[in-house]
Amino acid sequence: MTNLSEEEFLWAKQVYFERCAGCHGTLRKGATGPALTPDRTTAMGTTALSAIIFNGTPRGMPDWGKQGFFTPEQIDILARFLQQEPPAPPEMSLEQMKNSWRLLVSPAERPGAPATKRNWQNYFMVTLRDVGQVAVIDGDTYEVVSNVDTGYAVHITRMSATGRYAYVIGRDGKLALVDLWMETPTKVAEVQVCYDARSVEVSKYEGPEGDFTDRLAVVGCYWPPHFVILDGQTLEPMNIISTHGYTVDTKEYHPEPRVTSIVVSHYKPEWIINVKEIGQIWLVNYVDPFAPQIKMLRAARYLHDGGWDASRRYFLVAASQSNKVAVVDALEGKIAALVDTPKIPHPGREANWIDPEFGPVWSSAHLGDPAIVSIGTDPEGHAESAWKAVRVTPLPGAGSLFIKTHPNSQWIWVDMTLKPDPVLARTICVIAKQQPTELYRCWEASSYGRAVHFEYNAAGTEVWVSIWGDASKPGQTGEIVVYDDATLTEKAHIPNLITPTGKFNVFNTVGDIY
Ligand code: DHE
Repeated sequence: MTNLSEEEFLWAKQVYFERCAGCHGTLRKGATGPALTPDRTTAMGTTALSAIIFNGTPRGMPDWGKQGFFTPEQIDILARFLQQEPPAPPEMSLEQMKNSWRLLVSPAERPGAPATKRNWQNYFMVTLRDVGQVAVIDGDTYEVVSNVDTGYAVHITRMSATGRYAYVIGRDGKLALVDLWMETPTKVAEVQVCYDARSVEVSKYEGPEGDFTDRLAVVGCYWPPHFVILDGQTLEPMNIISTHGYTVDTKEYHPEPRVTSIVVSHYKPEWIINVKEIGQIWLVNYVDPFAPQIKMLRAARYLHDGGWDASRRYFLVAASQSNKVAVVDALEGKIAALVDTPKIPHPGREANWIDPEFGPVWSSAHLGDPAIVSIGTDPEGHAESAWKAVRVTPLPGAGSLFIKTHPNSQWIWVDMTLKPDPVLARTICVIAKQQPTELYRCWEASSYGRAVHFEYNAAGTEVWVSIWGDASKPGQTGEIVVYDDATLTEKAHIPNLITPTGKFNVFNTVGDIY
């Protein structure tokens, strides 16, 4: 029986949006996770679907039942919901966006120079996932300088070109602008530009075509499938560009091509925007935000996250379903290569370092494979290694989400956050750059929760790791562990944070240092 009462349907619809749509798609056509359309789900039936929701899968589906997120009765409702036609979500107009827009402190009322004595360029913006906030933490003193209310389950924060402004995007498409020059960093504007979002980026170009420093922002949406260009000082929405289109390989229409990672070019007034389901990478020139020029590059499905190589000329992005990494030459404006990798690359912004054998490489973690894979990134100096997966360093388990290093560090750090084994999920490992064939050391970063995501301080001497706890368990809600990078020893704890996940250091985020 797959019928649902109205109350059950509304509950399941909201839970699907919050927990499932990110991987399976709002229209359930599949992406990181498989399609969940009725032609597939009715053949599986309520019992099989319930078992998967309860136990998870080795491919990365969380064990929602075992973890205690849902009772067997709630899982039964979800399994029945999945066998019904997906409800069609609404679109969003510019007028609707403008109605949600609040300019809380106008640019004229903001400080003309830093009003704080703190070293604001070493602030960390820390996502407090389950309370809809970011904590602004002083990287010199480890004090929480302010907690700012933002959108729901914040995903990432990016800084303006000067670093003065932080742009925080929630999963609910709410963008918050925080002024870090204020004595207490404060939200100065907010707006909702979609119902489901993951990415935000800024304009950084200054040159013959104009000065775009701290001028524009762009938000990439999952639903509706579009990106929105906004005034970077006020967040007034300016233009919406739909990403509906045709898949790169079979040229089929896709109703939900979601915008995943966005980065800003260091050479041109251009954003690199990844359109996941259709496998296209769009180079968007932002000189005229009302009539942007767009060059659509052919890459591979499904584009997810990525980052720059050390020279900042090449952008490398995971095409998860194709088990490839696409390389964009941002200077020439073309695809330089499609590199074959193991299952489901998930690099974050990844790690750039010099391999003793292969020269400059970019390394990625993998959700589906217990390994770090390094790709050569120096076509001029090391042509034989360029755009090839030249090195595989094994890990004790799959389920890695993030990897990080710093040009001054001798280490590469990696997590295994999504490993179903709770001990490995809170274990972190380091690889020595001089001996990259094997792991140097692994250890448990905490006695509870999952260890997730690394960020360096501005000097590149400390590494911050989040312990992603449970908001309902006092004493185990989460914390940050700060390590001395040279000795790998614990230096500090920033306790009692509610579900910290991503962390973004102002200086490193502005300079794309990783
Ligand atoms: Fe993320 C980056 C999408 C789940 C923490 N995540 C990204 C980016 C995308 C993305 C597109 C790249 C943004 C950019 O660079 O412009 N993430 C998704 C999903 O679709 C997915 C798989 C499922 C979902 O429902 O959202 C997902 N992500 C998670 C999490 O569960 C994490 C661990 C915690 C959370 O926020 O709920 C998480 N994602 C992060 C972080 C980054 C990120 C910390 C930025 C990494 C960096 O260093 O740049």
